[in-house]
Amino acid sequence: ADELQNRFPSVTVDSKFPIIPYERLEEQSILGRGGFAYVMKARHLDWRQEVAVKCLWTRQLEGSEQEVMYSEARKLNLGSRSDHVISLLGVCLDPNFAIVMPYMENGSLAGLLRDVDVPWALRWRMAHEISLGMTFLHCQNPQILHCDLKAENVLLDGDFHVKISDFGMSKWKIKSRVVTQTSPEGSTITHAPPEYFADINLAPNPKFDVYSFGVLLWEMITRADPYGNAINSALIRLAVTSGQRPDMTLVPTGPPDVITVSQLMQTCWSQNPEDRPTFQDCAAQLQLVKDR
Ligand code: ACK
Repeated sequence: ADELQNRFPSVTVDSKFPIIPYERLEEQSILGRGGFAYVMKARHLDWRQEVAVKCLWTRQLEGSEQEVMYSEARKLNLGSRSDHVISLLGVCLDPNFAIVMPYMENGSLAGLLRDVDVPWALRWRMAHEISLGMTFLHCQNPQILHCDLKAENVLLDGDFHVKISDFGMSKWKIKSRVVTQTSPEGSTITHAPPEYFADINLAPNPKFDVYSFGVLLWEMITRADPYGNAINSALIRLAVTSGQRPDMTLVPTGPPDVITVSQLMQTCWSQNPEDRPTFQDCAAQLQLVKDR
């Protein structure tokens, strides 16, 4: 804890993370690159286990980036208590702060949908598991809002079970006050709800994630990119604000249960946040579909 506190003078260190010496990790390959971090596949030499390590590009952390990274680690630490949220194995402190998590053999749901025609029964099981993971996050006290739920941020283990990941945009919410200073500005535009475009200072709330889940269901049903033909983000904003949504003509009607799930999808992306269900409602409905 002292080592952590030295590393994060601007935040209150109140959690116990296992600290993993970086030299016990054997670097293997780069899995992905992001704004201020990249994800690397590595092997833990003592545990003989493959891990994924989220590392910062720069050694010197800005105050706000420090907070983002540290609070991501705290949320992942909680994730260990849900089957459907990625867990934290530990953190590295040197040479850079890094987050170590289990390696997910089947990569992201976005990658899977791109490469494989996933069976419908498996799609519904995944959708159900996502709603269970999101229920877990929204039921934490303080509540955790993901604010960047999309197929890319859903990881799949060796048996294609779901782990929600990437809490880089996520927020803690205490009553009506959102705790971290970061606004949802970095959230993915295709998955952000209309009320967010209308008021950029709007405190994120759970209905933000439910809207994103609607778009994610569309991604799972169509295997396409939402607004794939829009030329720029300003047009997407305008379209979503005026009530347009991803293309319904790409939703097939033949396969079993697509009609039921696409009705749920449409309530999730309702214009009025109050008309959107909770993740508990979604989980209950998807459980019925999954068990049919
Ligand atoms: O689709 P992907 O292969 O799965 O590309 C992205 C990339 O890193 C950027 O996020 C992959 N990734 C992230 N975390 C993990 C993890 N724990 N296990 C395996 N792959 C991961 C993700």
